[in-house]
Amino acid sequence: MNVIKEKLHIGSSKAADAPPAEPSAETLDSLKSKYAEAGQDHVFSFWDTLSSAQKGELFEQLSRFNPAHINDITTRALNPPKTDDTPDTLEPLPESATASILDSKQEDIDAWYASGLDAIAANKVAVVLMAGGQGTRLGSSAPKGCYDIGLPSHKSLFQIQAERIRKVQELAAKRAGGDKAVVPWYVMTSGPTRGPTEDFFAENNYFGLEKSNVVIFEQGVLPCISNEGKIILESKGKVAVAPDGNGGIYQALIVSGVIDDMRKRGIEHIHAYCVDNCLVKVADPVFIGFSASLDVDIATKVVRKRNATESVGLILSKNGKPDVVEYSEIDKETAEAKDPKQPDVLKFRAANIVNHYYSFRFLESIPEWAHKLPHHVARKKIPFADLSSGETVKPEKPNGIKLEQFVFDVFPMLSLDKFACFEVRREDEFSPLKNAPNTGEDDPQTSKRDIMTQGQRWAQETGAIVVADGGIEVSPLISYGGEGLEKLKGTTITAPAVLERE
Ligand code: UD2
Repeated sequence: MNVIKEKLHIGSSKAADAPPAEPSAETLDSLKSKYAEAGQDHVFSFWDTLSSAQKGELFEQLSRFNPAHINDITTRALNPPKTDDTPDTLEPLPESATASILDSKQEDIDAWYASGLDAIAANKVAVVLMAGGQGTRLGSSAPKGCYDIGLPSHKSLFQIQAERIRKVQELAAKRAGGDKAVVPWYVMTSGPTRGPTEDFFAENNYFGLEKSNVVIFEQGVLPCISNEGKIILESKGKVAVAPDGNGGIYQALIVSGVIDDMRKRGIEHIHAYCVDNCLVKVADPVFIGFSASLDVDIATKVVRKRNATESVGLILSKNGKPDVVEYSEIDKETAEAKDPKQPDVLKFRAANIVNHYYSFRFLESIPEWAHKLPHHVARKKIPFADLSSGETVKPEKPNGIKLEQFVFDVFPMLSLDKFACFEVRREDEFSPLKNAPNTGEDDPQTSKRDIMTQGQRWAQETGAIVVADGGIEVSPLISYGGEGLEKLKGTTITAPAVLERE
């Protein structure tokens, strides 16, 4: 495990690497000619002004990119290849590929829950957390998982999610009559979030999880590109880079050795999810059981779209294949289209919530298709080094693009029989933290409200009497999804309250 441990930095912070050495003249020349052939040799404009250490840093950064490939993905991203002139056929997913917890029989839900717990008890379930996003809209510089949404317990999103893993491990072990179930937690970070995330986990002692079952790995980055198609220098000795999107997860799972680690552990089912959803059911046994029962390669949870303008991707059938149209790329007509049978309901209402199931066998096939994933363009204001003075300039308006891959762009590679969509209740499973405090929607206040309201609902459903307002925070260590609260029956609880394990 040492090699993997070294690559994966399991449970330890990244070893401090020695600063890269200045390249020899010939290795520098061969890199320069590669960049010159791609018309990107302006990145060496300040080479002679750099110190030896700066030359080492810039050389190492430039060596990690293939300039011709960067040109290729930039061209394709800016001019997506049109297969032919016929317009795309967009339809809601067929009934055969969708299920909903809202109208599933309780016996089916119970069966999925039981088989999901059995898979967890057999150590066949792993979790991958996408936590490489930079949370710009939230206005916090720390990784989103560190965020305190203001609960009475002041638990961070990472802690809430870690405690849900601990609880589901306990529920699975108890049902199996065994002593221990392990759900390894693979946390994908990006350059800006890796260090702070590793430190946060170490400072909090992995929130009570075994260190060896928490694996922090890093996704790739891509250079930022100017409107003229040139790689942007952020300063004299550094290329401006950005994480390669949550679709970078696939490459990262392979390169970081996570797939090898999963194989060693005998993992068969993977739950991948978005860090900023405080209601996320991590390693949800119902979802695992449902997906395994259909033997699909990918399943995705959806909630009913709130309104035509909600910033969520839409799961649908595009030219007969499962697909997602992202909110940043959807046209108004499609977003506002009404269901022909129900005129006051949106036609496209299956909102993507970055909550996916993968079969391990499908993730093993990543090397066959990861390079086919398209790149999307985000036009941004990117600080750049003025090519004459070398001073970093902060532009007033978007001066370039960031290239990113979307995790759901793999969906069209599947036939509909290997794909399933599972609708769940928004109030039980989706409350994203996207916006700065007091925005009024998808912000820390709505996250806190939804957790406190859920806990109160669970308590009342169990037969507790709740007086006053403010809701109840129920620790995940007490209840994963509202179960195990029988002791509350007949008691009176004054809200706001916290139910925490002693
Ligand atoms: C995401 C979904 C959108 C909808 C919405 C719901 C994608 C591409 N879009 O939009 O369809 O489901 O969430 O909340 O999934 N991340 C990384 N690395 C990156 C970029 C993002 O790990 O380079 C993670 C990020 O930490 C988060 C998740 O991916 O956990 C979603 O990223 P986001 O919040 O930036 O995506 P958003 O809200 O634009």
